[in-house]
This record gives sequence, structure tokens and C-alpha cells, in this order.
Amino acid sequence: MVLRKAAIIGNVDNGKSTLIGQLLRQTGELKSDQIHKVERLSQLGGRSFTDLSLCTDGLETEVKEAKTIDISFKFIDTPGVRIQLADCPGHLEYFTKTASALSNSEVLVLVLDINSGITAQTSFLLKMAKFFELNSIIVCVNKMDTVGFCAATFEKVASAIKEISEGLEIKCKVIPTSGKTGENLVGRTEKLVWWKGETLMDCLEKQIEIEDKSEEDTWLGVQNVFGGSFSGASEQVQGFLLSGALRPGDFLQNRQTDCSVEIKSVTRWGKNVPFRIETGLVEVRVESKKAGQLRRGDWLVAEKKKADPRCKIKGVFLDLDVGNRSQLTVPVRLCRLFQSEMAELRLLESESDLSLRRFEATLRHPWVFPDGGGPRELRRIVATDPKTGTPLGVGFVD
Ligand SMILES: Nc1nc2c(ncn2[C@@H]2O[C@H](COP(=O)(O)OP(=O)(O)OP(=O)(O)O)[C@@H](O)[C@H]2O)c(=O)[nH]1
Ligand SMILES: [Mg+2]
Repeated sequence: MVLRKAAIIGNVDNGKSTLIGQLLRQTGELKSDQIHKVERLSQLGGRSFTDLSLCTDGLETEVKEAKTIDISFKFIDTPGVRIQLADCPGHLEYFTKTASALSNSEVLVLVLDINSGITAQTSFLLKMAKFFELNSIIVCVNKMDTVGFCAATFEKVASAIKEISEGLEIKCKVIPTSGKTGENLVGRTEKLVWWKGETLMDCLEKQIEIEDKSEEDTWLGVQNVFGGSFSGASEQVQGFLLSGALRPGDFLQNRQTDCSVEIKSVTRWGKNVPFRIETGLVEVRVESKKAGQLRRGDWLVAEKKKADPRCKIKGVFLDLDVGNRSQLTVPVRLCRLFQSEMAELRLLESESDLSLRRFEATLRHPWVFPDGGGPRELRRIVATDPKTGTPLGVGFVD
């Protein structure tokens, strides 16, 4: 089963948690004991109705104060794909958590209360979506029940959101919803009889369609290397296929050492796999002239592809520690996928009003980057405090 990650974001109280709770209920993901728990929590929290936001807002303070403080993850299983829904807090003081979900998601749902329409925070969130390269998003114009499911009111908000998204070159699908009363999440209802477009679930299923990346350049990240003792320079590699194809008989190049390796066999969970496989974890037996040349953190890429190991990197960084930072050169642990390195991070000029800054960093050991763009995951870095592990920022290498 493939995992696809969706972040649900929006302004405070626009109905994100309720919408997720209702979606879980309508897709049958909420079992009867979980519904009972939500009913009990609703009573304890003094609600006069079954508050479905409590499916995700389970912390004591979240129940008491009726707000999301920390991200919680829920799952919906569809044939072949498990959709992970990250319920993000709307309060800007918890934005660090939202930023980490945004940096780690492939799908974005923006929930917008039809009564408040587009605010400064909506524009901020859209700019953040852009920064995290989420260029195709779903917008739920929510709480439609409060305007009597009025088509004209929906159209007004929908065209405003489309206009600012277009300005940012973000494609957006805008749909009317009511999380509380459950309209247009999974099925059609009479109250929104005028709506001929998609439901939220239709949109999610389209967004999670598995892209065929087998025609792209091959990028295989080495996570673990096992043995090689019994057959000369043959090694068993457990790795992460980011894009491209793996065919027995093909040669890949270890860009860290410039050694060439031949793929002997490809398996996933112990079973032989065809060469067109979904990206993700894979085991590969490789052979090369020299034994023991592969290490965790190496990247095997298609031969002749331009990709260079670099110690000096630069890019744009979302500073999550704004206001607390006293110096502009910060020792950090830089993380990318399963790699991490100690580095000196130098923060340069501001890029915009969004706490985005240019940065330069010097790594102790070189990392391989593709020339000119390449997969988002290869360029995304997270900087953490080396002593506490607290995230200091997230960014992308140029
Ligand atoms: N009428 C109506 N009320 C809604 C709807 N969705 C949520 N609400 C109410 O709006 C309030 C906020 O709902 P939540 O789901 O907690 O909103 P949220 O966006 O998750 O809030 P934060 O996580 O704190 O930002 C609650 O009182 C909900 O009952 C809706 O579709 N219609
Ligand atoms: Mg919430």
C-alpha cells in the first residue's frame, strides 16, 4: 500500500478538524468505539452536539479550549493508497508545526470559512504553499450551511480565491463543503443540489493518483548496505527510489565516489519486482569492481546524468526561529531525507515578508544534488538545533 500525505490547513476556526472528523465518519474510518469516545469527549467538553473535531483534537487543552494545538494524523484507505491527513493548527503561534507538515506533504487542502472569506492569513498560507512547491491545491469553501448553501455566495468567494491563486501560479480546485452537516465530502446531498462538481473525496483521489516516474532520471538513495562477503564485490543495498526505473543489467553511478555499479536484482519486501515500480523503499543487489564502496547517504544515479557532490550549498530557508536568533551564522544539523550532517548555516538577506531568507551552508561531507532542479525531496532540507533537535527552519537548495 502506497502512502500519500495531505496537509489540511486554514485560518483559526474555519472548520479543519470538524471536516476531517466528518470525512472519517463518512468514509467508515471511524469505528463505533471511536464515535462513542467523541461523544463522551463532547459531553466532557460541554458541547451540546457530537463535536467531530474531537476525532483529531484529543489533547486535554484541545478539548477544553476547542482548538488544535498539535498536528494529528488520520488515515483513509482507498484501493492501493493510504491517504494520510495531517490536521494542522490554525493559530499562527503553532505555525512551526504547520510548516513541517507542509514541507512533508504532497497534497494540500485549504479550508476557508465562507463567512470570513479571504484574509491576510489566507494569502500567507497560499504563499507558504507556493514556497513548499505545492502548486496544485484543493480549497474547501466551508460552513456552507451558515449561508443556506447559497450558490452565489460560494461563487463570490471561489472567484476571489481563484484570482489570488492564479497570481501565485497555483492551480486550485474550489469546492463548497460543510464539515458540520457533512455536505459534499464523500457523496452528493440535496442541500447542494446546484453543485455539479466534485466532492472532497473525488478531489483527494485525483490528487493522489500515482505518477509514473519511471521515465525520469533514476535516483536511488542508499539507506543500508549489507555484506558482499560471499560473492566478491556484490552488495545488497536497501534504498529509497525517488524516481526513475531499476532494471537488472543496468548500470548506475555512485556520484559520491564516481564508481559504477551494475544492478543484479531488484526486490521489494523480498519479492522480485518489475522494473516499473512505484517510488519508495526497495532492495537491490549490485555488483561493482570494488567491494565496500557503497555507504549510507550515497546516491546511485543514471550514468552520464549531471549531478555533483557539493559541500557548499545555498538556497531559500523559512526561518522558524525568527525573533530569537541573535547570530546569523548558526551551527545546525542539516537533514535531507535519511541523511544528516553538521553544518554552519549562514543566513543572508531576507527574500520576502514571510521570514524567508537566503542561506549558505558548508557541509563537512559532500552531498549529491542534481544539476538544474531535480526532485523536491532531494532539494528539501530541515535545519535542527544540534543539541536539542528543535527544528530551526526548512528550506530548499537551489
Ligand atoms: N456551522 C458550521 N460550523 C462549523 C462547521 N465546521 C466547523 N464548525 C464550527 O466551527 C468551530 C471551529 O471548528 P474546528 O473544526 O475546531 O475548526 P479548526 O479550523 O480545526 O480550528 P483550529 O484548529 O483551532 O484552527 C466549531 O465551533 C465547529 O463546531 C461547519 O461546516 N458549519
Ligand atoms: Mg482544528
